[in-house]
Amino acid sequence: MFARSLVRRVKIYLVAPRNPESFWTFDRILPSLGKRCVFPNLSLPTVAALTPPEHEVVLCDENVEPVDFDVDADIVGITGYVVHKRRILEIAGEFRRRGKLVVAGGPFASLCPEELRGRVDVLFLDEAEYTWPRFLREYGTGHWQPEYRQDDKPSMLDSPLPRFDLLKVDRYRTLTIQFARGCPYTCEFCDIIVMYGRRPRTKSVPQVLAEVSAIHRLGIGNIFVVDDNFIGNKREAKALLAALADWQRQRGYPLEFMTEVSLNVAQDDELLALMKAANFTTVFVGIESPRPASLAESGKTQNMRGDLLEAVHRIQAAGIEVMAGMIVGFDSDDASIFDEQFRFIQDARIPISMTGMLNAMPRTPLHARLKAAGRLIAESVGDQFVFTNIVPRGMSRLELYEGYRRLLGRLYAYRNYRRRAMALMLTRGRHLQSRLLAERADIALVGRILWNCVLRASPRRAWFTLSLVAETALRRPAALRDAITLALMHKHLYEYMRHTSRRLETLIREIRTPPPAV
Ligand code: B12
Ligand code: SF4
Repeated sequence: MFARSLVRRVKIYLVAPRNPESFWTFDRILPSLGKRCVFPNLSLPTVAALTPPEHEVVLCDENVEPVDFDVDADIVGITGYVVHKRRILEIAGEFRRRGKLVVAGGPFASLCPEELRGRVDVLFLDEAEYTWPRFLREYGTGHWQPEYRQDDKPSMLDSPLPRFDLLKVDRYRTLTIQFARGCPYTCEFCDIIVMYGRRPRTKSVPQVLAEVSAIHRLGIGNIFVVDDNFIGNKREAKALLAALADWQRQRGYPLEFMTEVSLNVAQDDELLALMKAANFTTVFVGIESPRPASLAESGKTQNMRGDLLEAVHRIQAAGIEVMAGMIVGFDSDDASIFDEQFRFIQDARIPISMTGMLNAMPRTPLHARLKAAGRLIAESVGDQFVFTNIVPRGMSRLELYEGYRRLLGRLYAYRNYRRRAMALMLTRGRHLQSRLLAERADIALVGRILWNCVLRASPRRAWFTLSLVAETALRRPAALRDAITLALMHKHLYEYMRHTSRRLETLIREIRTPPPAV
């Protein structure tokens, strides 16, 4: 009792920097969604939950509110990815000028600590379940370290229920939870296994159910399970899915889940059935390439065990939409890869494919190999859509950028996207819940979509939206909700791709006519 009263109350301000526009930020449709941001960054509510209750924590996600540089805080903590580098440094600099103690953690700090040393006061490398509470204890004594590194991976059983209550939840479309960290595979380009390890570590079923219930109580209906690979440990994943299916059944299926999985999910009927039963409606899968030599070269052997198209179609037949991660620029890719990728994505009926150029992230085996071969021209900017830091082998840099720019243009052209979307909706297995206009909020949403994608849109956009919805209504009315969602997503993806294409054109011009040597 006496010792407790001696503990100084520390005021902590945790900041997630503004996202630069990317494939996933969906900036261009946020007004239609009536939201400021699609997903909150889970690291902030997690670090807040790791903070002993005697301290005060305020969260600031710059994507939904401005940073308060005059905040009354003892410690300012910043999170972020490589894409946030510039903004992290700006925010850190501004707070340090104001005399605050600035600490940083998250994927950028973990992967590129040298870029932050000297620019923040305390650095957290890797997961912070044990190091953040330790720092706060040491801060209380006045003797803390400039750097905290977590070498042994923490048990997920020690990861607390994130403080979702500190988020401005109504400003997001979807909330995020995490069941597992780590992935058992060894893809050469992957920084996930560098940061989170190869042994999948999972939370317990009661932990996850408590998180799901907390989000449900906040009135949110969509949850993204942000695992590196949700099925890294299949046994644990199945146990969780069975419990989630019960939870959903008892409450009338109030939640829709999406997550990230490896393609071998398609080989396990029980797993697919359980995912469907728990109402997982979308999975993101790193397929990377239809070319076996490119998969073999990058160690993506788990994608070489059967027919790729068949695997994708099996997942879709279970009622689950597949979003894909695809990569061009492997050593085995020559200039014909762009057509091959295009045909595959069309045939696979994958409307949303995050197709990017191969990048070598720091500390990955790919980075080491290409560095040794003198084939790295810079460090990665963290966004595979706009730049690659590697010198390709099977084609020139010019061919890579030009072929890639054309591929993006083809993929998101109205006609091609429409074909994929329609093919998916006509063949996808039934959802567990294909509710249309289930709530009053859905009606308002449809009204906003109508306004932004039809009434106030170009004739082409209006026709695209109306014809996709009308054809679905005629041929598969149960998929009407998917049609509206896919039409809306196309607006962001199409506009983002045109913007990206212009950025790529500038790079292409620079490669064609390099600036004169001085
Ligand atoms: C969910 C997710 C997304 C979601 C949601 C993003 C969001 N708003 O959070 C979406 C789909 C939008 C997304 C998009 C992108 N993502 Co993403 N994403 C993830 C994923 C799968 C999970 C992130 C997460 O929530 N983790 C859970 C939290 C709890 O873990 P954590 O952040 O590591 O936090 C722990 C520690 O790091 C530490 N910590 C974190 N912050 C802080 C701060 C302080 C002060 C302290 C003390 C400690 C601390 O404490 C936590 C507990 O241990 C990761 C993979 C991964 N495992 O990290 C990729 C990942 C972060 N994404 C990545 C990338 C490249 C992107 C995109 C650029 C892709 C693209 N080209 O469009 C975009 C960028 C979008 C943007 N501008 O925000 C990369 C980042 C690479 C890097 N090293 O920077 C990752 C690592 C995946 C990868 N290897 O490709 N992403
Ligand atoms: S399957 Fe995905 S997360 Fe796992 S090692 Fe490969 S790229 Fe990384």
